[in-house]
Amino acid sequence: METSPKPADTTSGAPKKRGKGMWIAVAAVVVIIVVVAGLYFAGYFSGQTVNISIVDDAKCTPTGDTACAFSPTSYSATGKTVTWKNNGGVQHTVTFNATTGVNPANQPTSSATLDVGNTFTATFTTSGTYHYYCNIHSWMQATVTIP
Ligand SMILES: [Cu+2]
Repeated sequence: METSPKPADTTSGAPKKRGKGMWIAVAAVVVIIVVVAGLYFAGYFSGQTVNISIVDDAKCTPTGDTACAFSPTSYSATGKTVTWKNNGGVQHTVTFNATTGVNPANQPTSSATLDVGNTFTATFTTSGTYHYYCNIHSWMQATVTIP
């Protein structure tokens, strides 16, 4: 009768402490995973280099607002992949113009509407100078040259 309550007390007390510590460890691991995933999707790791920044004044009015632009407007790539990032305050697109000197069949697929902070990566198959523009603000025009 004396021995049976004692082991019951120590075994019931010990798991409680381990349980709290385990939950703190799990919470810490979850926080670390969320932070690392956030950095990954924000492009902080080497796999996602932003080549061209899309900038604006958060208004893009009136038509022709020069604060809204691709930067740089002429970009010479070193490879066949280029990444844009919308660093502005309004939505933009990266829309390729099929009427340029490049065979329309070789034009990369244009972006969807890019929300603020979003990136778009195009892979080119053929060398040349590609013209593109923003489908929302048609005066935003630029070129990317693929070696
Ligand atoms: Cu735009």
